Amino acid sequence: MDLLREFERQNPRALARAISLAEAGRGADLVRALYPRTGRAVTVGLTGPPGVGKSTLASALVREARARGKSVGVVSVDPSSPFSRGALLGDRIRLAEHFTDESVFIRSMASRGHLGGLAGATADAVLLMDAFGYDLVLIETVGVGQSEIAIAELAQTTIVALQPGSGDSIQVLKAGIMEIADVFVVNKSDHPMADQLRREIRSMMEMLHWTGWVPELVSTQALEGRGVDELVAAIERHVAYLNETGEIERRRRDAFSHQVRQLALGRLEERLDRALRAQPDDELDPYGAADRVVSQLWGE
Ligand SMILES: Nc1nc2c(ncn2[C@@H]2O[C@H](COP(=O)(O)OP(=O)(O)O)[C@@H](O)[C@H]2O)c(=O)[nH]1
Ligand SMILES: [Mg+2]
Repeated sequence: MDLLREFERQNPRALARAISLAEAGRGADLVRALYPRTGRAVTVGLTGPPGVGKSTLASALVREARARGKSVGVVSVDPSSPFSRGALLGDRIRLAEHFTDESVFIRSMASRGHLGGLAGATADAVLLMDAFGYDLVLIETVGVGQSEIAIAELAQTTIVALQPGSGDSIQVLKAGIMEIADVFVVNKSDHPMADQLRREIRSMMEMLHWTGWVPELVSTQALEGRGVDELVAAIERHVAYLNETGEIERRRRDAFSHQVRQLALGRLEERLDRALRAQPDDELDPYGAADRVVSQLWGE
């Protein structure tokens, strides 16, 4: 298959192949060729602890976008592989109703340890879906540690989903998630503890000084689709804010330099690893050894 030609012919199998190549760390040529076509999709990140209903929300958002005639690409990322088989299966089940829709493309990614890491492959997948022509690209990722920061670099709008009565959700709140959330979602909002979680989010927000966009707080019951229209409205307000203030350009530049930084770091790390393996096994102290390897590599 002439991948690029099939991609240009809007063959979804070509997109799937392209993403597989990116996952294997071999996406560079394709991304180079297709990069000029990127920048049109609205990219929305959906993060939060396992089980809060991210995939169910993603499915509801896809339904809503389709009702408005928009095509959608979905990337589900689970960095915690190999423990994530269940999670990825869950993602696929939750999104199953959209599998036969030709205007929806769904991709799960759980591999890691390849060149550039999972974050690099995810960034490529988003670019490829954008270039393919999807109006909306949704990125679902489990919010553990650094992954939610990475998603905030990729997406124009970041949704942080939490659920009532869960210690995980409170932990996420305390772990500095405020800086990346454009919209908070309290899902499973029929739960008796939902009010408490909403209060908690509000009081965390009051402790910070906001300039510009203040994160919105939306309550949903993703299973029944309740509150999803409010969520879509909040996303639209945020996208409008980004466009009106020109911040969209800043986010694009940030996403770009973030990806460049990741790629460059990956290459530098490889060179460093090679140089370290070639070091003589002498009794140099760690500072001296670091000076030596750095000056060998960069002449400093
Ligand atoms: N009661 C209730 N359950 C929900 C709601 N949304 C999702 N769930 C359930 O929560 C579980 C985890 O959902 P999932 O979307 O896979 O969560 P994810 O791990 O964050 O992607 C599933 O059993 C869903 O059916 C909701 O609004 N109310
Ligand atoms: Mg999920």
